[in-house]
Amino acid sequence: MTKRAPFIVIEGLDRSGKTTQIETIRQRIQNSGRDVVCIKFPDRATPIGQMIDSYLRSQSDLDDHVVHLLFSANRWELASTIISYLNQGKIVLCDRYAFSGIAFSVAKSLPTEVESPPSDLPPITLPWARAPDASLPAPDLTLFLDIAPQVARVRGGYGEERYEKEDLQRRVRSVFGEIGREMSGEDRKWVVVDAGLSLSAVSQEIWGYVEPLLDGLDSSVGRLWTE
Ligand code: Z5A
Ligand code: MG
Repeated sequence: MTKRAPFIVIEGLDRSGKTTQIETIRQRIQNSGRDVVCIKFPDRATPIGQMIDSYLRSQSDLDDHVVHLLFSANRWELASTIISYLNQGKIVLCDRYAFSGIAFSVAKSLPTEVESPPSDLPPITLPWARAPDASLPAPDLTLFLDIAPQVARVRGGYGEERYEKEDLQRRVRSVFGEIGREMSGEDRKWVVVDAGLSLSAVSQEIWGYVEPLLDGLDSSVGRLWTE
């Protein structure tokens, strides 16, 4: 049986270096003579991605539950493409995935220092947030780039988009911590990388996790949160 390629996800807070590291890994994989494709969520090019883009740039307002489902739908738009790349032997590197979806949506429902107006709708919990992403293609490896928001902020400052605020990033980090505790197991499919180190130290550590997967896997593509 021919092997399929691995599905590798990079997660992390804003400015943790995800896009920079994806590019470095892409080059190293390409130099090793293998096929590699990079994807990124949100994919702002699709019709749903355009709605998300408008929301993130504060050009439209949507209820938190609605925007959560749009982010998930945006992943489902690409789900069969991801599986087909992997089965064709193309390594998929993915910049943010379902874990960002959960972390940001749950973080928005956590209590803040400034009291927010009461809502008629229930807060977003981890199980509620996970549900629409269940059965999506499961990553073979998720690298979580961990960085303190105050260190990330120094890297050129946060931008102007809706979520680019230090207080929210702190809450997002705590939810990512919870997701990490749930995901970490013997199988080493979720690993935490100290993204506060130098660019080369971070990429060296990442390569140590990526390289053993490059020759492909015998198993078929897994499904998120189905067990
Ligand atoms: N979101 C969501 O709510 N729900 C979902 O389901 C999904 C996403 C998928 C848009 O994301 C928002 O969507 C995001 C989460 C939410 N909101 N926030 N915040 P995006 O992907 O469009 O934006 P982003 O990836 O978070 O931001 P970013 O600025 O692209 O961050 P990055 O990719 O991690 O960082 P970078 O561009 O690689 O590096 C930033 C700078 O730091 C740059 O100048 C680098 O040269 C520098 N850098 C990187 N690494 C280092 C090291 N090691 N040392 C020193 N300097 C470094
Ligand atoms: Mg980025």
